[in-house]
Amino acid sequence: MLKRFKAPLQFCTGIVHFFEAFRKAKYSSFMAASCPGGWTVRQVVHHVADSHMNAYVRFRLALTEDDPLIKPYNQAAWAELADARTGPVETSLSLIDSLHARWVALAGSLPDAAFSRAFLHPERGRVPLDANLAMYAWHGRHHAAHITGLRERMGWK
Ligand code: NI
Repeated sequence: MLKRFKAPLQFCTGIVHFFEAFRKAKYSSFMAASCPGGWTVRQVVHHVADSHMNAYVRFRLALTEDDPLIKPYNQAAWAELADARTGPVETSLSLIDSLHARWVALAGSLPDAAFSRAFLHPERGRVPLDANLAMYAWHGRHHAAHITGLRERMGWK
């Protein structure tokens, strides 16, 4: 039972931090500032949307097929497409919010055994859903920390 509820909870926490980091920022200069790794804040927000959309599809594939082989994508190239470089972050923030509402509802509806289902990643091998959820909870917190840290370093309170 613990396992069943723990993963979605961790996942939500990462996202709350992500939004919190954004709301307190000064908008235009902050969106263009560079995060660790070289992306702007804007690109990082769009990257989280791109990344979690892929993850959500993989999650559903693993629930409805047996060990499906999933398709990696070039996340660096995705971050250089025009909408990711220049598009308003509000579109991705609302997308992330809606996507996570569905993802958390889905994860909360599953029996414990479902979290042992997995997909096959061509490079990482078999990835179970519980490990996958924990990884994306971390991923949200990871990028939120980049944004929060940048805000503090630049004195943008
Ligand atoms: Ni990332």
